[in-house]
Amino acid sequence: MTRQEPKTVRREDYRPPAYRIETVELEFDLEPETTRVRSRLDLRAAGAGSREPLVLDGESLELLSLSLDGRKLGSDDYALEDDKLTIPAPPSAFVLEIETAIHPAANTQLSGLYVSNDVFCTQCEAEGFRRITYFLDRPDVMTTYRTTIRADRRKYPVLLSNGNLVEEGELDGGRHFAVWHDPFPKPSYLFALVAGDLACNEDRFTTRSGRDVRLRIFVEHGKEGRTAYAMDSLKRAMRWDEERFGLEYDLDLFNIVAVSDFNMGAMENKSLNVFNDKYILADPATATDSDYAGIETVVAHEYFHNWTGNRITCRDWFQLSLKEGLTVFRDQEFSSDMRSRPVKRIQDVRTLRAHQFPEDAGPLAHPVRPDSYIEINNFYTATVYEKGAEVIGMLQTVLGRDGFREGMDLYVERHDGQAVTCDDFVAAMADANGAELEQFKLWYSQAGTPEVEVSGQYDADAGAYELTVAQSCPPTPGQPEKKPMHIPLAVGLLDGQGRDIRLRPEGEPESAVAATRVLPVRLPRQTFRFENVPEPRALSVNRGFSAPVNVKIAQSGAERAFLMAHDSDPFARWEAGQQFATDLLLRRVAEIQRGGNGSGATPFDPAFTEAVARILRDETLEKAFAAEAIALPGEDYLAERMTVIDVEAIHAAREALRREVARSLEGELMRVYEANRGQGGFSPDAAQAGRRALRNAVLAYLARLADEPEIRRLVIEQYRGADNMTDRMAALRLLVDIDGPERQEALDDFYERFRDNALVIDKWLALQAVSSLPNTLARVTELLRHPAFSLEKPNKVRALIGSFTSGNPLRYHAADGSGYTFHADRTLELDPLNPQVAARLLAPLGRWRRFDEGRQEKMKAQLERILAQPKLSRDVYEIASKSLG
Ligand code: 7MF
Ligand code: ZN
Repeated sequence: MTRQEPKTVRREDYRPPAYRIETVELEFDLEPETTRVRSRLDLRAAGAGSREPLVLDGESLELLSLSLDGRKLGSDDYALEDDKLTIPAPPSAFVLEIETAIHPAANTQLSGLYVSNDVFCTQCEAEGFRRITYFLDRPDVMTTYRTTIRADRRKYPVLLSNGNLVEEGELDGGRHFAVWHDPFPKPSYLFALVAGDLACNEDRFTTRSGRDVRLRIFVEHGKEGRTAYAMDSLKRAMRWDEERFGLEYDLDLFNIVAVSDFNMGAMENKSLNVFNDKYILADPATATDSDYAGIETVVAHEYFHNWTGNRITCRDWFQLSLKEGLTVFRDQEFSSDMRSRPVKRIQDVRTLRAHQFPEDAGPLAHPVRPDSYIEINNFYTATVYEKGAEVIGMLQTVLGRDGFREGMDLYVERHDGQAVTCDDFVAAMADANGAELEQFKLWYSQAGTPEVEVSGQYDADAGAYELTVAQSCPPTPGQPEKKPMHIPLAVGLLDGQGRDIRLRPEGEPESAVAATRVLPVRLPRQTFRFENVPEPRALSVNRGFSAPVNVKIAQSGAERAFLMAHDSDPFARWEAGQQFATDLLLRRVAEIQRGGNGSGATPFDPAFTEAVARILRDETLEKAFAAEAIALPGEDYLAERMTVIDVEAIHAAREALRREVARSLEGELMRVYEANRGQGGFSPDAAQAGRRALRNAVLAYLARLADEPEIRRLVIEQYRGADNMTDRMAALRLLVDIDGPERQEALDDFYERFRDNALVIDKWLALQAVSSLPNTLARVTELLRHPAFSLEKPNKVRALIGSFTSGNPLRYHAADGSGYTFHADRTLELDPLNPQVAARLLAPLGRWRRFDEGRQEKMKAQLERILAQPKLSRDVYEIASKSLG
């Protein structure tokens, strides 16, 4: 907790550290109430010139003793403040020994060293190490760690830290110890320690060059049977990184620990990854297909950090996307190779549009490489991660896969063992390819989602097609004017039969002809001309979502239906359907707002229903793709497309179109539902998951006819008869929106079946929080007092509170403001316990500018109420104050 006006940290103020740490030795005497930490730092002044004071970071520490080169320091020899320890004039090389006391069991922030279900564990990224001991807690201070852990042998038989185990043994009083040494220099944010009574799943992996690596996944006893998929994912990720990037694992040991209380998804600590157990544990009865996919992605992500993050790390936290954007890109590529590439791309774009686009259009918009922050934990954002990954993906599009690989090789060769910047990464890409990327670098410094307006014109006499592209980028906080960006825009033209027209740009040789052309859009307005073109039927823009932009293009429903049916690029086929549906839905929203209740409204264009029917009948399509292609755009995406958001009209319009499609295609939908029943024997593989996805997407349509008893029966039967969590959850998701006795029966049944499995109970909480029924807030409020809920467990908070505030726009934005009051109440309760999680949930309140006046006032009033709280954390203060603007 800090004062009301915390300091802003600026990127331009970066200075290299005044001291280096040659080595560090740590000793932990673990006790839940009070743990003693001894640290021995071998320090050296970095510059040759005038001596500077040594300023160590520290937070919530009790200093027990301090000595320099063996001499005990008195309180006159140093200055102790809230967040730092200063030694005014130390020698140029010296040894500092520090003894501190910390209180792991009382650490509800889950940053630094804390206890979760009787397991000691650490979370040090970004600035948690300073909550363990005084240190130069910044990523450009890299050193080697030797860590001794002492603890009660019976309660904590497993003692882990980074690197190699060098010694272990017995101590007096029922205690034991272990000594770990990590040979690779690392910043403090990658330090980890775990101690507890844990079970383990052990396996091996032989690297390409023959290193035999011992792999272990540690979990609470009784959960080891649910670690098989995570282990398999890890081995596949290790192999994939060797094949795709030539990157091998570098130690003989790789440990993963899964804990139930964790602020985020997982953490890439060197050779000791720590996970939220939600991203490790899975079996068919308790995990959905998307849980399996999440495990595969997150296990790979953390493993990939070993090179992109650990061996090569960030110079300062403004460079966070250097490791995160790149590692998300790598995990996305991995998952694309494991499953369906187009389906993965569609899902990634859905998330980008649901989280990053709104962030980029709101009061918290910031560049991929931010210029300032108050609390760094608030900058682990969709922009840094997901837009950052899009920027890396565009580099690969511009340079080609081989050129990108050359760039990666040079990046690793140049910077292994260093703490570097986003500019260093781009320089390696440019140098390896002889490419010019200066304009491209604006993607790192300019916030906001560019808008690209496209229009095409065919000159029949000349047989030429002209494409005019205009780009602009809306103003964002601190950036009123934007420069034109380098946008790689993939386009194609379809002929009357739906085939690609081969395109050759004016002035380029015949060898440059291709079906898809990536246009190097660089000017505010630019025309591209193609010669020898037969008359096109439709234009396909931003194929594969080659750039994270909003495309504006005038296209008729007929053109969109044509692209939906024929585009050779599967992403563009999906996108055509989304834009077609969006046009219809936004038109209906406008009609509802003009006074109609929708029932007397103009009927929806039947061409859309026909297009859905065509997808349902097309046996050549991947089932997972078909499921995506028939799913309507989400309420959040539609909201983003409105000037003044009307959550009720959006919900009503979307329900109406779903009902319309369901009514017209009931027979067809039933046929597909029956044809995709399970075939006995569950597997989480992409093929089976695809069948389930399509069948459940179809059921979601059919459920709109729930006034028919046989449809209600269908949903209930799926709930009861399911042999896997995907089907059971899908049915329950539909039932929570249907008022009637079946609803509560199913929810009670689900609770009783899974009451001993915390991760499944999270699903139970989340489903109730996203229900569209009018009493949802009352139910959510009741659930706060349910024994399954706890404000001290981030997974519970996200499941119940987070699902309501960011997954239920209809009820969260209730006109009476009750959702906002609820949100502010929970924020103020949670902030003293866990400010990181409280701040991360706050974004929806900041979107007030996009709503009608009545809601605006109510949302602002709650933000003001939060800010009036005298003991606010920096985390919540930053989000709330920036949200008010
Ligand atoms: C896949 O990035 C994608 C993103 C920081 C914590 C994990 O490895 C991480 C950590 C946050 C938000 C998202 C992710 C992570 C964190 C994440 C995980 C898997 N360095 Br905060
Ligand atoms: Zn990461």
